[in-house]
Amino acid sequence: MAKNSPAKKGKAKNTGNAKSKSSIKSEELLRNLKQMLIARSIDTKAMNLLRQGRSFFHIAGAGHEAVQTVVGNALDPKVDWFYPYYRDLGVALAAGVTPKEFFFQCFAKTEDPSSGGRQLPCHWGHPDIHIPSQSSPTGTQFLQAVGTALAMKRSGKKGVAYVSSGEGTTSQGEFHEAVNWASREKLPVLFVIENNKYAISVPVHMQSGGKGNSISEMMAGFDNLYRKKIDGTDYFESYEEINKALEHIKSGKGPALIEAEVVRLLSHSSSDDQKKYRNEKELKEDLKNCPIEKLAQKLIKQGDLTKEGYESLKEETLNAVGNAADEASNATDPDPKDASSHVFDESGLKESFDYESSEPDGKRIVMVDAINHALMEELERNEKIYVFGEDIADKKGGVFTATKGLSTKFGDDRVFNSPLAEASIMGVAVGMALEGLKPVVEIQFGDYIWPAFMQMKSEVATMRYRSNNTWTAPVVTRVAVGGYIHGGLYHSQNIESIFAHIPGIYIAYPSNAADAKGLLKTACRMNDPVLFCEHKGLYRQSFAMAPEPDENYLLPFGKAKVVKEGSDLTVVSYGLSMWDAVMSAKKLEEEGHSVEVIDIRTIIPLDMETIANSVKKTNKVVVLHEDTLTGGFGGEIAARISDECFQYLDGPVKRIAALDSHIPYAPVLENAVLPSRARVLEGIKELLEY
Ligand SMILES: Cc1ncc(C[n+]2csc(CCOP(=O)(O)OP(=O)(O)O)c2C)c(N)n1
Repeated sequence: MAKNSPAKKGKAKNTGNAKSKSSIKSEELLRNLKQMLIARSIDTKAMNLLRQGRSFFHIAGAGHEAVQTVVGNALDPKVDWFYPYYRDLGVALAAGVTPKEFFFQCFAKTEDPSSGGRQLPCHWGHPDIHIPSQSSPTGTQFLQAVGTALAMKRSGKKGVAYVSSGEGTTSQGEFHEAVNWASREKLPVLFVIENNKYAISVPVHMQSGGKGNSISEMMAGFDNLYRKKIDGTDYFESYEEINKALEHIKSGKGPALIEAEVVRLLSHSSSDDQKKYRNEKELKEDLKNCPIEKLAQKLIKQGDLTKEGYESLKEETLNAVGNAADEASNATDPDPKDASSHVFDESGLKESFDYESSEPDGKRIVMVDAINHALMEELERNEKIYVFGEDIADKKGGVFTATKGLSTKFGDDRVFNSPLAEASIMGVAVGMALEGLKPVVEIQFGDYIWPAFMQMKSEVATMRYRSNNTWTAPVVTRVAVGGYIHGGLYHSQNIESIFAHIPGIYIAYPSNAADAKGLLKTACRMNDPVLFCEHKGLYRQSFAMAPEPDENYLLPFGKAKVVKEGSDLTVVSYGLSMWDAVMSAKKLEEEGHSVEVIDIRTIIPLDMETIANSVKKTNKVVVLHEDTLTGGFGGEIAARISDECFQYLDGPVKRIAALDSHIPYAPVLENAVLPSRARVLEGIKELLEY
């Protein structure tokens, strides 16, 4: 069992010389056979526990053990990184996850190092052995591995990022994006595709466009990519070929892709029954390729093992695994009072910042320059910050020039153009963050954030929670949003309400240059993911100009600003719309009405205290935003006001927003859809007269 304990982590490995099968010592072979048997015994035990109703889910690795054990042993968990997929039990064990730790996961115990009982079993993660928390969406792991490899390369560290999946998952676009990025930059990534011929029930010939249904053939054409299709049930072939692939990677020539043909000896998962879609003949045929039997028979034949020795090894591992399960079953169950902890950083870091309370007094600047200066100062201050996105490097410096001069000043290693692929930007950012860097990325237009949405919703937002506060992905995502710039349909949308619904991401939406600088600098220093919405119509707008704050100016998230005081009615708003509220309030003042305007500045967290205090004073409230009405964030604000301030209201909580429509191009049409100043004025008046 010592081989499977984290204690082996210090073992010298990974020498970089390709190893041939003849060089494997018999003790190593026996040790690895035992490791494969442990994996198989865990599958057997886990399925028994399910039948007994003592656990709920398992994904077996049976049939994949040879290549998995080879990979797990070929890498060094102190130096290399693992992005294993759910079927990678053999990799996890060889890397250092113990059988007992597996059963902590199986029984959803607090001691489970992957998630403390928050995720399904077989979603690997281990703080001590470079296995970042793995999620369920197939394919998101690929770009993260690329990000980690990039982070290692940029930080001058040695190491390989291993990432795997089944052949079905290679149909996902992110797989292709990952191979593209890794090949282009010659990154140290080992892609292992475990081809068991089925993705749940879909056979490989209905899945892949690769020549001869081969994933490795499908990827022909990428420069620098070492490719090899191997028999992953053959321990010796796996050993030789994985080591050759590692030699290619470590020589700096680029990534490697190994397609390992394996057999799926059990159903896709404990919730599946493969007998429904695979015939008996085929299943029997697979059994002939059982990697454990193949290695054992070879060892018996060459005299390294006796038949009796093999039988007692099987019994020994089954017993050891049974004991591990028994011990783990007595561990602690998670406490329900912790069920919603660790959605955000609770370390007190952001509360410890020295926030500025006085007004800035520098030279007046436009918002886009304030953003540029915030990035400049934070890049200077923290060498872990990396800035990338589409067209952001000089000479262009971003399509709105927000990043102008940054790559010239800080170099192309720290500020660089990404491929034109938003999922790549976000997935790579996650992998870099997991390795310890601080990515501050740009999504050129909010309208194009959706390819990155899977990474944002399922990875960035969940990383801290799902790993029980072990792993974090505090990526800052700057994004240009909003209309009124003649950009319909696809350069005009507002996106904040969709992201506001996702626990785990803070959202800022500044209305002016000073707030933009203060909030962005805070975002760069917090240890949480932030979506930073920048309204394009405010970038160079004179009314959004402000005196520039100095380099120490930090604004807290969750602190609204009373932009104009009043006593008859409150308008709660943010972004460009906030200025419509201010201008309407000024106009109404001429008519004798006193209107208070609140700029919430951050959507998440929402400063309800400032809103409630104002509503208690004015007793009437309009919620105004540029986004569409139905499901807009205004609905949330209105609901919270009626919940918390109902007894203070002298009228309905009124919402003013865009029509429930897409944003058309023609100015007359766009003005009809988005809230016009006339409509804002009319809406406020209506409530004043209520
Ligand atoms: C994005 C996404 N779509 C669908 C699923 C449901 N799902 C889980 S595993 C799986 C099949 C994966 O097959 P393959 O990559 O060949 O790996 P295998 O399970 O065969 O080892 C599917 C469809 C998912 N988890 N994520």
